[in-house]
Amino acid sequence: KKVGLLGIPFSKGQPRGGTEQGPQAIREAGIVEKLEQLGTQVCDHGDLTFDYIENDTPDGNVKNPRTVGHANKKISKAVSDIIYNGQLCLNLGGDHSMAMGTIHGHAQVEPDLVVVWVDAHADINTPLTSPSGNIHGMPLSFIVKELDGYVPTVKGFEWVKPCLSVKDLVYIGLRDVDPGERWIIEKFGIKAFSMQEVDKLGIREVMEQALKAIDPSGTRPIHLSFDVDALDPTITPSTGTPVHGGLSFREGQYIMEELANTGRLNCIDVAEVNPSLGNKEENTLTTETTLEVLNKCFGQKRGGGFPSNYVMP
Ligand code: DIR
Ligand code: MN
Ligand code: MN
Ligand code: MN
Repeated sequence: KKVGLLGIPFSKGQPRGGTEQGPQAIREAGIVEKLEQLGTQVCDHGDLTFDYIENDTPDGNVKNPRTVGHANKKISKAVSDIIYNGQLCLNLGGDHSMAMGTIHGHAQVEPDLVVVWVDAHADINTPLTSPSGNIHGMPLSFIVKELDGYVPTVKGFEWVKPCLSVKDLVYIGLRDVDPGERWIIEKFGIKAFSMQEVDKLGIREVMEQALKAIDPSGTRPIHLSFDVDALDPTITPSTGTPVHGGLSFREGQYIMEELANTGRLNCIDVAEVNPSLGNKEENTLTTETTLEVLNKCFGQKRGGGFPSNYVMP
């Protein structure tokens, strides 16, 4: 499948500048070349541009609501266009608020999609449970159907229609979950493999159970939303909310290998790479780790491989 690459240089879903440089940093690390080496055709749709709305005062607790709301409307449209054209949409963020738009856009074309959320955080605070007011900690609450009655109207988000059921969502890598988020996970029985479950079960069993939970028949389009802070901050240091005790390089690779094996990855977000938070060395480590893990989504094999037209010399 052809990959449609979309840059989402956006940072207003959280307070630190710099995630708007994520797409450029990942491009410069050689994402397009890597994918082409793997035999994947890449159609680069460039970077989206966003309007910054003046006097974007908080709506209740929610920061930059109009700017983030309008940006996500644009993101949703761009993603649905790419997926409508039959490409695997690869979204380079950008802070994780963008996933509201990417999943919404994906769902417009593939209403049967399931979501694998790989993150240290659950990003399912409602505007009322959020301790920070940062929308990158809330994207799922706006699109999850069962939370409709818990999410107040917020300026800039009038266009969002919930499009994802809790039973079609699974978490991997959690280790910093707020009380309201934990309540939601328990109340609705959302499948969540925190780092404790990763330790207890091992990543092999986690992936088997995760895929079985959301897609027992093995037929549904998969949306991977990958926050690089899911990985341990020793390997992805340049990110806004690092939490110790994260997924190892190998666990990250294994997750992506198993997702690639399904053959049904249809949309991938890479979020929260922030080159303004690290020195040169940390930034290089962050982007190289991200690429090396992401590669696996596109069939790169640790055990090696050769093209189908390979001729033994
Ligand atoms: C926290 C942090 N749960 C919040 N969330 C982050 O502000 O809602 N998400 N860092 O990626
Ligand atoms: Mn996170
Ligand atoms: Mn936190
Ligand atoms: Mn996140």
